[in-house]
Amino acid sequence: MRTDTGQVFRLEDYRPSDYRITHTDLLFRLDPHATLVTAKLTVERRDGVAANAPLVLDGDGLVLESLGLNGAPLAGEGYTATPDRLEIRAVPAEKFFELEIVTKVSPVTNKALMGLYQSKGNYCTQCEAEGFRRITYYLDRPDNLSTFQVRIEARKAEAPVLLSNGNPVEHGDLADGWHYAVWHDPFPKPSYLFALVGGDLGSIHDTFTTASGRKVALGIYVEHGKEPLATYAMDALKRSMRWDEERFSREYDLDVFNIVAVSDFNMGAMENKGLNIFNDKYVLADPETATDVDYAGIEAVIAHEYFHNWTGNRITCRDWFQLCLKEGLTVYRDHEFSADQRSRPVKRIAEVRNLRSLQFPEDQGPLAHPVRPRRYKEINNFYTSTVYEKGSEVVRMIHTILGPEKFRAGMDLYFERHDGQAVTIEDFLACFAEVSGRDLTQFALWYHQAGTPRVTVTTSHDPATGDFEVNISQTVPPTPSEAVKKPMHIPLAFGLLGPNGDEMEMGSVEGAEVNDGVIHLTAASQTIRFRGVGSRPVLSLNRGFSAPIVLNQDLTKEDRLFLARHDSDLFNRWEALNSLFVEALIAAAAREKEGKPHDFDAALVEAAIEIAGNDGLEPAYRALALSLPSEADVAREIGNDVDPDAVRAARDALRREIGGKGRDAFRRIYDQHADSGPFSPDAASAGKRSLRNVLLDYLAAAEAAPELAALQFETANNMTDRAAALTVLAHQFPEHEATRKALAAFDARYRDNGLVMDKWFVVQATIPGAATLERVKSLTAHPAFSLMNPNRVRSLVGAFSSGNQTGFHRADGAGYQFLADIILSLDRHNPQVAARLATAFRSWRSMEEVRQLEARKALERINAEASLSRDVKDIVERTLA
Ligand code: 0A1
Ligand code: ZN
Repeated sequence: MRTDTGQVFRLEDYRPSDYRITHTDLLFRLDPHATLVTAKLTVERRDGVAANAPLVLDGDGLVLESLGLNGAPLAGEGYTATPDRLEIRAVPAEKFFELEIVTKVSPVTNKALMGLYQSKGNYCTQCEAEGFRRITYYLDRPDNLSTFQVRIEARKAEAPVLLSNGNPVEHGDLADGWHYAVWHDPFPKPSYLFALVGGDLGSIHDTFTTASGRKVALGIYVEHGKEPLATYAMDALKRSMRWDEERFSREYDLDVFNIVAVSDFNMGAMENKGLNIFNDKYVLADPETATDVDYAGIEAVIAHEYFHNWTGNRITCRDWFQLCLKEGLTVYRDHEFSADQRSRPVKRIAEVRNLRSLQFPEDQGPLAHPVRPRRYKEINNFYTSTVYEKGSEVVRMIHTILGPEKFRAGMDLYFERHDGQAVTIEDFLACFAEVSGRDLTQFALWYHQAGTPRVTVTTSHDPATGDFEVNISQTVPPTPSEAVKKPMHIPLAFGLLGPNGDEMEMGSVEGAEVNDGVIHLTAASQTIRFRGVGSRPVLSLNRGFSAPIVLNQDLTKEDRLFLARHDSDLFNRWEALNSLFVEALIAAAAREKEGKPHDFDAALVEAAIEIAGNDGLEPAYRALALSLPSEADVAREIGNDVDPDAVRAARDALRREIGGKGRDAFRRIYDQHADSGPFSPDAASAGKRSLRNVLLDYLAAAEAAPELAALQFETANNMTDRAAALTVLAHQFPEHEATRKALAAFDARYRDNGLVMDKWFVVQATIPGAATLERVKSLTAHPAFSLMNPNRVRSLVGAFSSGNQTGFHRADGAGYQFLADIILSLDRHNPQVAARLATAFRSWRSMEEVRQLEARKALERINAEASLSRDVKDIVERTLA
């Protein structure tokens, strides 16, 4: 394990390495305890580097077996090898030389799931970000691009399937029941994209013919017996390949494209060249075991990894500070893909909800960092929603500022100019600046400055002159190590709504650049005057969430209700209603604390009921509009001195109020939208299910009875409806007999299916209330739970700590202490997942005083552990700072 050395990596310290590895020839002899890895590296000294400059290679916990140089063994005095570093001083005078390194690794004991490890007896690798150095000594940095030839030898019975990057070259039998396969990847790539798989796996196959006629063999490898569960993933893959050709003219470039699903994986999936390795959660689905959300997740992650082939693999990052170069851009691309495959407004609302619930708290807390960080201690802690999701929002803003044609021209230039290179954000931005003639210097602050900008807007209308004045100001709050911020270039898509709800015409505009429906805010404060506006308009601002900001606008309740009914921008229509819900819940939580009645506004309740029955809107959209802000959403908006119990009481009360008033209408709609015919995971059918399931939640609250949910649980013919019913039962009636029965039935039916049991763990871990902690503790002893499997850990402990406000933030601190215990024991074998769990503490300072004290105690207890990993140490130190 890598413990903290105090070392900090800084962007300004980047410099190219003295040597390059141009070709990498690997031989693996697979064995669970003692896999031999022979690496033959073609090394080139860069021009201008002194002939006696030592070659320094990265390692991580390695055991060196032997070392050779240009075909001869290297004498001991010519080098120094430690587990973490190989320094070769006896470097030959020629520009090119061959280095042969033999290491021995133990896949079966590798529980960190980085480097070469075993999952259910199958060999697989994970090399991003710095896992390759756990396999052999190497220039394990993204700017070293090398071609790879890989020969894998294995016992045929143990691993009949042998896969690596690139195209297959040959395979055959060896003596003693062994066999081999050779793979060649002609595209130079950094080591983080290396992959190998060896195992006894089932597979499904298909083909894809690219626009220019290349026939690609597609394969998805899964556990035997699970092959039928991979057909949706295959379909999503083919749709992704076609979409990238149509939207960005990007074709696939090898003869084969393989995906392997493994059940022990730290993240979602990995884009290794030609051999994507996936968490099985993002491959396996059928109606019996997967929800609509799972199907959508599979489609998105398959697309994401596939799109990396161009944005990440063909063009990669110069260094890890540039992570958003590939991640933000690829998330933007997968969002666009899903928007095209499904409903664009529904997708956008879901993205923004996700951004607000994950990225906003990060950006507003102790772990805030720029989209392109300038320093890190542990790079694995920077696979964050700021790098990914805010990174995607920044690319979306480039699209908004430049318009679709210039954006596409910029992307074309990027692909053409940088193919085969390892580049920076500056290189990326220069392409858009060049094709548009726009100076993007100020815009680039989105990459450099952390924190969510706050934009405040006031308006006034003069009926006599027809002037409509909009005052807009912006501030970016201070974040760790960045106290003073500069004004940003914020693109605000907008419209003016007239009294009848129609879009108003406007005359001239002054005070800001305004074009194509976008106000470009660039100064700390600006006054914009629209001329020729006859009557007072309602300003619909930041349409489609064109900028990832917190917007404070002087809209009245009536204005918001008006927008919720009439805005042609469906995002802002949702936003208007959602902001009214948030306001109502904040006020009700305050009244709850004072022991006063909640007092909800009848017009708001009416608006919600009206939306449920509005057939002019698609069901998925109505479902989103009716989903009340989460307790965490409300807590975030309150900002400080949060009492989660009061928030929960307020939210329950509003649900009861809407459910009670809408009961008859909701029941009618619930019945009308019942599934008829066979299950289909398409977006329209999924939308109907989601509307129905939101209504079920209201109906159960209105009736204060579990019968309808229990009936749905028993009669459901798909996992979406079954899991939704189980959630309503467990969350609203945790102690009821009907819930006990349903939980037991689910357990009996799916006990052997870890992925399905994850849903069962999540449902129980997120039951509101202090009592849930005991339930979670006892579930850690359930046979389906394992601290070794990241999915199980996330679904029980992760869901509890980041999705259960009243449980985790118990006033007595027992929730915090439980998480500390889990982190400390997990850290011994899987620091990456332990560190991610620790981010649940990031908003501890916004809690009320008693809870703050308790959270600090738990954090300090973790911090005091002597042998903490670098990963956990880094998170805990920053959280406490
Ligand atoms: N590049 C992957 C994410 C990823 C990062 C690190 C990993 O190591 C455990 C695994 C995957 C992606 O963006 O999909
Ligand atoms: Zn990615």
